[in-house]
Order: sequence, then C-alpha cells, then structure tokens
Amino acid sequence: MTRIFSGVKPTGHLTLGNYLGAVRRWVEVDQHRADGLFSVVDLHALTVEHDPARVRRLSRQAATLLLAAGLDPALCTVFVQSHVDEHTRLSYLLECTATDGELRRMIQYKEKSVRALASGESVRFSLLSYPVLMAADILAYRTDEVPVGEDQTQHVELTRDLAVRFNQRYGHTFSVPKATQPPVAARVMDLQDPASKMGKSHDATAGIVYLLDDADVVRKKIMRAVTDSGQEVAYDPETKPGVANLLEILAGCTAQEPAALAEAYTSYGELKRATAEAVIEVLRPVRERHAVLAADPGEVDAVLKDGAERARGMARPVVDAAYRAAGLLPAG
Ligand code: AQP
Repeated sequence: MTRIFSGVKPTGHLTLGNYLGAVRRWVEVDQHRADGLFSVVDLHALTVEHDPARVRRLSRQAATLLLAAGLDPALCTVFVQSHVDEHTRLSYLLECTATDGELRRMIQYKEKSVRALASGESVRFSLLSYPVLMAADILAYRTDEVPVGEDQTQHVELTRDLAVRFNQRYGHTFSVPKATQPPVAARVMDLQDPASKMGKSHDATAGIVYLLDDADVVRKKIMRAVTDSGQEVAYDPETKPGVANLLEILAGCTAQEPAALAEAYTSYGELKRATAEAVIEVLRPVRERHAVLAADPGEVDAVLKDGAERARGMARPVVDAAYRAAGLLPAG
C-alpha cells in the first residue's frame, strides 16, 4: 500500500492556504487510498523565535483542527512529531549525508534568515538544518508520497536527493518519495499581497483567512482583497495575480476550474462575494467540529498518544536499519 507522510507546523493558526493546499486533500483523498501519517511537526516551530506556551497551544489547536477537518484515526495515523524520537535520531544521520551548500540553497532558509535579521533576531542553526529534519520525518516511514503545497516542493526534492545518496553509499534503506500537489490552489496567495504566499506565521493578518475566522471576518477579508487594474474577470496569474488568486480559491472550494469560473463573473465585486460565500461554506463544518473537539481535549490527547505509538512502531525498524547501514554498532 502506498505510504503517505505530511505535516503542518504550529507556527501560527492554520490558514485557508494550509487547508486548500494540503489538509483538504489528506482528508478527502489521501487517507482513503493510502497508509497515511499526518503530523503536527512541532520541532519545526522552534527554528525561529518562539514562545513555548504559544507553541504548545498551537500544537494542540493544529491537532484538533486536523481531526475537525476530517482526518479519521481509524483510517490514518495522526501524531505530534516530538512524541516520536525516531525523527531526531534519523535527522543526525541525514545531516551526515547532506552538504552545507545544498542547505544554503533552500529558498525558505534564504527568505526566513533575511526576515529574522531584519527584525533584529539571530538566525538559528536549526533554520538551516530543518529541511534535513523534514527529510527524516519523511524517510523514517519509507514514505512514497508527500502531499504538500507548492512552497514545500524544494524540500521534498532535497529529501529525494538525500535518500538516493544514502542508499547509494550504504545500501538500499529508504524509499525515494515524491511530492504531490492539488490540481488547484497549490499556492494560495495573501489577499492583501498577491505576490506573497498566504503564510500562517506572517505578521500582517488582513490578507490571511484563518480556518477559525468567523463568517463575518472571512467576508470582510475577501471583500477587501487587493484586485488588479481593469475590470474584466479573467484567469491570468501573470497580469492579474489578485483576481487569479480569488479564482483559485473559489475553484479550490467548489472543485471547478479557475479559467472556467472566470467566465461566470462580470465584475470583481461579484467574484469576491461568490468566493467569500464558498469559503464560508467550506470552513463552517470545520469550525463547528473544532468547537466540539476543543471542549474535550482528553479525546484529542488519546488520539495523539495512540498515533505516536503507531508511528513509533513504523519508524523504529527503518531508523535502526539506517543506523546499522551507516556503520553504527547495534546496542545489542
Ligand atoms: N499559501 C499556501 N497555499 C497552499 N499550500 C500551502 N501550505 C502552506 N501555505 C500554503 C501547505 O500547507 C502545509 C503545511 O504548511 P506549513 O505548516 O509547513 O507552512 P505555512 O503554513 O506556510 O507556515 P509558516 O510558518 O508561515 O511557514 P513558512 O513561512 O515556512 O512558509 C504544507 O504542505 C504547505 O505546503
């Protein structure tokens, strides 16, 4: 059976970008057709300045939202990354496989190190090494597919390179995974800045729709979205990035084609209204289930405990095999 791994990092409240680019597909497609592992990758949230209490809160909220969105523990494994030691155990071996040069080429490292320095913070070493930990997250499960938004494809490429290199050096140990993307909305853009990705850790929030925003807030954010010059509704990401983003969001919510949808609207106002209502309808059940689950944190904890045990059982033999292959003496 195909093995799938993917995750969200608790660096902020989950966004519409996370949902349309990743989570929705995990729920509607991936958990039904494959052996899926879906993780709150909390160690990745420590690569930038963080407040421990906030990371803890956001980790619980992210796990609750994954379940509220429809991940079913009877069909897949939902767990928190730091509960399974195998990820960090394997990460070191992969640090011994990766090169300094290839990590410095990672776009996210370049962007986030500039952001950290601009706000007077130092750049943590883990910001450079985190794609290696992400590779460990994936390779520890002999993963075949990694369903992610477009922003993560470079990291999955690195993961493939590390798997191939390790296998060539030490004998076949890892599956070589591939990234998969949704047909639309693989890169949802910020509503106030259609040149930037909608990211949950970004400071300016007016252009970001969060999964837990209520209907009025969603409506306001979408009605105030930046559009483009001209008045014609057309799907052209190059010359009309704001309108194209709205069409992608609407297409993602209604399972239609952005170019075909463009023909149905004659004004930006009409398109915004339709997009806002579609988003509100998609998020409504998620918010409602989240409220029920959040009232019973014990149930979420039980799912995470069970998920971590299952994940550990899958990762342990793979990581042990990697340790032996690399020449480390078995503990006996
Ligand atoms: N805007 C997006 N459009 C489509 N997919 C997206 N994803 C994230 N943003 C978009 C996908 O959601 C999954 C989890 O994302 P993440 O937690 O790794 O990253 P983030 O939400 O982008 O959070 P940050 O902290 O703001 O991250 P940076 O600044 O690193 O981008 C992934 O599959 C991701 O592709």
